[in-house]
Amino acid sequence: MNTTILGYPRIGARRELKFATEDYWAGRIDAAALEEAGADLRGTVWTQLRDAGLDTIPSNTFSYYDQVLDTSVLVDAVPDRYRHLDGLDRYFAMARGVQDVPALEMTKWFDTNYHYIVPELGPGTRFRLADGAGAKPVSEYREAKALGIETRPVLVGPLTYLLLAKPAADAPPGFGPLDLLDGLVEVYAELLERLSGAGAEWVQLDEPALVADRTEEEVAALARAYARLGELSSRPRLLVATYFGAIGADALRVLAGSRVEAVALDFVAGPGNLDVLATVGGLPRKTVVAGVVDGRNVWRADEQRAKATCAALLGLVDQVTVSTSCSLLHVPIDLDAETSLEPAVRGRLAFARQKAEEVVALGRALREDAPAPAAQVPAPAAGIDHRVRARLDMLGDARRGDRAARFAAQRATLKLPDLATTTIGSFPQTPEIRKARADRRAGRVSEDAYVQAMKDEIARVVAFQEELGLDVLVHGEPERNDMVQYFAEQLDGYAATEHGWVQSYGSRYVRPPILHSDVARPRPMTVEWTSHAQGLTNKPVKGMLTGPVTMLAWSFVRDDQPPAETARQVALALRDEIGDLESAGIRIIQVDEPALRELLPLRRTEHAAYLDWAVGAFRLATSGVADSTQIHTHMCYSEFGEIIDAIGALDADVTSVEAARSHMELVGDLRAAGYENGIGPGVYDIHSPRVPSAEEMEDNLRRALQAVEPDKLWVNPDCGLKTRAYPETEASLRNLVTAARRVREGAPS
Ligand code: THG
Ligand code: ZN
Repeated sequence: MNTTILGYPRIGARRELKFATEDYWAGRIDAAALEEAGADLRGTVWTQLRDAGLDTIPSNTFSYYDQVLDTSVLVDAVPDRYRHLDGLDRYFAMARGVQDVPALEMTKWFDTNYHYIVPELGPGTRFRLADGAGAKPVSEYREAKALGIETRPVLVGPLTYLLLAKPAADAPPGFGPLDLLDGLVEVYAELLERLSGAGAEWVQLDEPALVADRTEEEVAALARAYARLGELSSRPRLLVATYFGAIGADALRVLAGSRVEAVALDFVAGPGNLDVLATVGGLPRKTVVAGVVDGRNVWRADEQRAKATCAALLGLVDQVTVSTSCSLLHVPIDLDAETSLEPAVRGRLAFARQKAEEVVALGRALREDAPAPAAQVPAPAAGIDHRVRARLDMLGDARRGDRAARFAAQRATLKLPDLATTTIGSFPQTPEIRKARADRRAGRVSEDAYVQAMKDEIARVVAFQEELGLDVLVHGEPERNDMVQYFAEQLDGYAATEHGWVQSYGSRYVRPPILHSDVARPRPMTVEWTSHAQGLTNKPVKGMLTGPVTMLAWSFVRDDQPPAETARQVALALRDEIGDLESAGIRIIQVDEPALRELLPLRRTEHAAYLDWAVGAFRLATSGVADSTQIHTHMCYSEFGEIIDAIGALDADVTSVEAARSHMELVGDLRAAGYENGIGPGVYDIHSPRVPSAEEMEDNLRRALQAVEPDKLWVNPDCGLKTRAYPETEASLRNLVTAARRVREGAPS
């Protein structure tokens, strides 16, 4: 049986791509040096994959920033505001902006933590193959070939590309990117001909959009696009790749009736694919590229299950190729680079390099019908914590008491003014703070000296907030690296990697912790820092925690039990932490859930079940407190439309949300959806260093007051301040406090 993978990480085992691009941006290296670094990375990957023994190796999975942006440049979908630039400068301007030209928008790639650059298309967009014979997929194919390696160029498919695009700001109301399909498909036709001319035998067209709900019009567009590409006289064979779930039956029927030679299906995220295949009568005369090795998680493959899937497929299709479920872009590169993982955890893991080897071993085993070598050592099992399980069984469903009673009790104890002012939690992470944490990690300073440095910083941040006149203070989180990693490091059941970087966007990477066993909290995690801050002021200090859904979303999570159960274990640990904070005299506790929207399933039919466990976990974490203890939550990075009811169901006493850029409309939307608790619509955008005026924030507050009472309206920035510097933070917060005071005093606007 043949073997392949759908894509591979491009960042380099030592983050070479990050350092090269950042050096280029800073002017430390020139374009030629950056391109040389790119060529080195590509060559290393191709060689490694060939040596691993894969039958077919993907190319064009490299990108200096993002593969969707690459596609925009490839088909010349470049908005006019970037056309005065060219080459890499134009490319990076589209990704990051330059002086007066803002970047294109960035958003999440399906339900992953990877972000792509959103194409901006209008009726005036004229697609063309920008570099003709020198187009990136062609030149990378030739580059691999020159190394003696035959590859399968990977392209974002035309339908998915258009479905991920947004209309340009000046596009007329009736316009949709899909209107541009025929023109785009002609460019793909030209590209396929050029690839064929260069010698490419196969091309992979990624169409993950087919695993989400699709309209009839969209399925018809799919049919039109692939009918045209299929009829080309000189073209490579076509593999249409779907992943992140099960393909829709309508879409599979279209592909079955088309001339494409192969379809990739994800049997990890979409076990339903077997049923869909049976429903449409299989794919006679076609190859199925069977995604049986999980491309998005770090667990070793279950060999028996993978083999059973391939065996079941053989009855439904002409040929099976063993593969990963999706590109390996979403997992760390090499388990061998890790030196400090416990053996029982390591024995369960496979990173990108190991996954390529698993695919090869499975292919060999299926070909020879012999056991794959990996099968001889069974993976260890997850650690079980019976105490955690027993407590969760007893807890069942959890919810807080009557909201009016809570509101009254909190008003009585907290005695806050109308339009209470606060911040989201983090304060600027200065170079000194980062250095103190790095010194601690490297053992250059003692634990005592480190704790003292953090306490001094907290004292400084508390004094700063008192001087500004904020009503609810925070300790500023100097001790935290990342809002998920910080807690993962302190919880049982989690492991951290040293080199397990995964691209989040552009040159920014994350190192998701690995949730491998039952989660338990051996000791309080935040109480010392928060109590220290509370001891320095009479104003309430807000305790800051990361919610269970976000703890799962930004980690690699065990797949041997439903995520709902894992979320309840994390929630129980947080419930204990919240109880300890409350006992220590902390009267306001915020549980952040920025990733609530991110985990929303791609199919509408699965939304309710997800939101049910997500909301249940949050309530389990937060419902153990007295009526007088105020629970806050915070959400960002989201379009809230589809989760607006869930936000209400969380039943936090106060919800702060990113709203500065949507002009407070969210406040009315939340109220219209029946949300009756406190709301803190972000009154300014912290994602830029711009200092908003007090008048501008007053305006936002008056607008919000059309939908919410003054004693339910909170005044805060739209997110944490850790990426900002102190000068703009101080100026902005001064204006924020002024704006709240003026509106409270009823100053005329
Ligand atoms: N934490 C985690 N996941 C996230 C975010 C987060 N996913 C969504 C969003 N926030 C992604 N945003 C970022 C923003 C900045 C960085 C990464 C993801 C970043 N990374 C550093 C870098 O690449 O240089 C490394 C940071 C580190 O040392 O840990 O700046 O907030 N989990
Ligand atoms: Zn935020």
